[in-house]
Amino acid sequence: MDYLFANSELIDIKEKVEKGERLSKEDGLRLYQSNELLAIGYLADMVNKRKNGDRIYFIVNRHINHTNICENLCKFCAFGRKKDAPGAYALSLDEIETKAKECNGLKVSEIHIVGGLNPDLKLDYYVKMLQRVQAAAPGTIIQSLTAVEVDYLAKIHNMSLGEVLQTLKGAGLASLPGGGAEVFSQRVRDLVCEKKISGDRWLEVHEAAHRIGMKTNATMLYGHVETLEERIDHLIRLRQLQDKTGGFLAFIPLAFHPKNTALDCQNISGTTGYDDLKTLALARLMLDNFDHIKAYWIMIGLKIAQVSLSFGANDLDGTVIEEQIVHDAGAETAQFMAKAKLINIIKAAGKQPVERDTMYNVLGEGF
Ligand code: V47
Repeated sequence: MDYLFANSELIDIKEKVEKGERLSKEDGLRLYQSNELLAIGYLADMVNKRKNGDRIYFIVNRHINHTNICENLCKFCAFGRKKDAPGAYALSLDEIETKAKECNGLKVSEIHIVGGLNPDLKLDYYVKMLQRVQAAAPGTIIQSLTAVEVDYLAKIHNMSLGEVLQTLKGAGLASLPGGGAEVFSQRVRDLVCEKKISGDRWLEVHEAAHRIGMKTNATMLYGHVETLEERIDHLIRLRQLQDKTGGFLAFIPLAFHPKNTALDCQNISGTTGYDDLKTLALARLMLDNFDHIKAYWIMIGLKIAQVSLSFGANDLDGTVIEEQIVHDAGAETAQFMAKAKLINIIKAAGKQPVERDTMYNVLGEGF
């Protein structure tokens, strides 16, 4: 691989990565500004191989989006609607239970449930939802409620984050997904999600979850109005919290899809494959204290997701089964991927597929 770095402007960063030294904000920015994609991918792959060898995780999971009624109505979102708008819905607990029961035959290990900020759904709805899902699909792990939803419940019930999280945990919540992080910069939030909680509050909710022993994920929604510096700043703030708590399981970059959103204009056209690969590689390089970087094929497409397994990603998420949020915003991917197909895709990239649960316990390998 020496030819990649023969005339490279990244030689000093390569030396740091080889020595296992932490990359600075300036390093991250230089990597993002560089067009040496293969060199960046090589470095991310080196770090990934050090951590995971050729093992690539996947999960048999099911997403449920229980309501699209939302008080925030972020500009980047095509999913959320006002209560009386066409297509607005809130699933009943019976409907959610039916979807959970379907998981038994499919050997699903994780049910991922997120939705909008619906003022009609109070804490008791979520407690019953978690209890009924757990009873309907015993043995599955429930990853549900973004930090934004947790904060909303705390506000409408005048409870602390710790109280809300303990109540949800008692009802069966095992882990928080990474949604709602967007980009932490307040400049960006003022432009695209002015009603949403701040980046600091998002981090506070995750810290509160980590404090009660609940592992969580982290995301970054990229490809809209944010600058490269704001992306790097986002990653560094996640890295700082991970240094403090060690509570994050995985980081998942989310590629912005503009269709049907208030940001659907000519100069925001959706991310490119080049940016998707660079962003996954940058995440692997900057988040040195995260064990797992997830490629979410639903958002970046199966082909880029497969190639990303050589650019730092070590997890291909997942069977999914049903997804509304990014399909409302024009995603052209399928909503379901059979386990056998995920295995084939991982093997065709020269890697070893490893089935995991939410906590990265190994459920199967040697496929
Ligand atoms: O919170 C909203 C984002 C998130 C759009 O934790 C959009 O393992 C792209 O968080 N284009 C929901 N993205 C999805 C999510 C997630 C997905 C997979 C795995 C995990 C995990 C988490 O999607 C939202 C928001 O950040 N989003 N609108 C859009 N138009």
